[in-house]
Amino acid sequence: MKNLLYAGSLAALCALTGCNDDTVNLVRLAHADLEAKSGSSLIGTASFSQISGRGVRVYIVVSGVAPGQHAVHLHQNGDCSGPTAMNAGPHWNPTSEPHGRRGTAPYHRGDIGNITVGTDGTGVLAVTAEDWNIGGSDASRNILNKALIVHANADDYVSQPSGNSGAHIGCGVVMDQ
Ligand SMILES: [Cu+2]
Ligand SMILES: [Zn+2]
Repeated sequence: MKNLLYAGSLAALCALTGCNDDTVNLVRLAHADLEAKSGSSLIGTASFSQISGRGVRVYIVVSGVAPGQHAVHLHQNGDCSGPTAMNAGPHWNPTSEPHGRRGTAPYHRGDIGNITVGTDGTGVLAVTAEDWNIGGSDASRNILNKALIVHANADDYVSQPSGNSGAHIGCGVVMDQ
């Protein structure tokens, strides 16, 4: 019940969004604390919030990163071990589609986009993924225990299988709350 943060507003939210099999997860939170990889100085976090019927909103904040664009994806294994986080495996792709740009089919369910880092080394990215949920019974939508990876280079949204985005400079496992 800890995830029903606004239980008092349940009826109102159901009226807005409709209540379905995710109603028990009407409002649910998750996070990933990013650790530096591949010799980077990255510090960062990702915060996920789900509202039933509206998918998941993710806010990603990084610092200590080279200015420019950096690809961000969910990779299939919640495993950030090792100096380069290669155990995270390929992009999360439960629908067996090619890599691409979120919102412009086809794309991997783990494809998020590029985060723009300024000259001060910080960047923020906010994305809503309507095809995700947090802790739901459908494994093809549940983002818990996936690895959020920040890359050394930009995602070109075209190259297979991962947008030619280079080394893993940050990694964090998506965890409940
Ligand atoms: Cu990636
Ligand atoms: Zn991809």
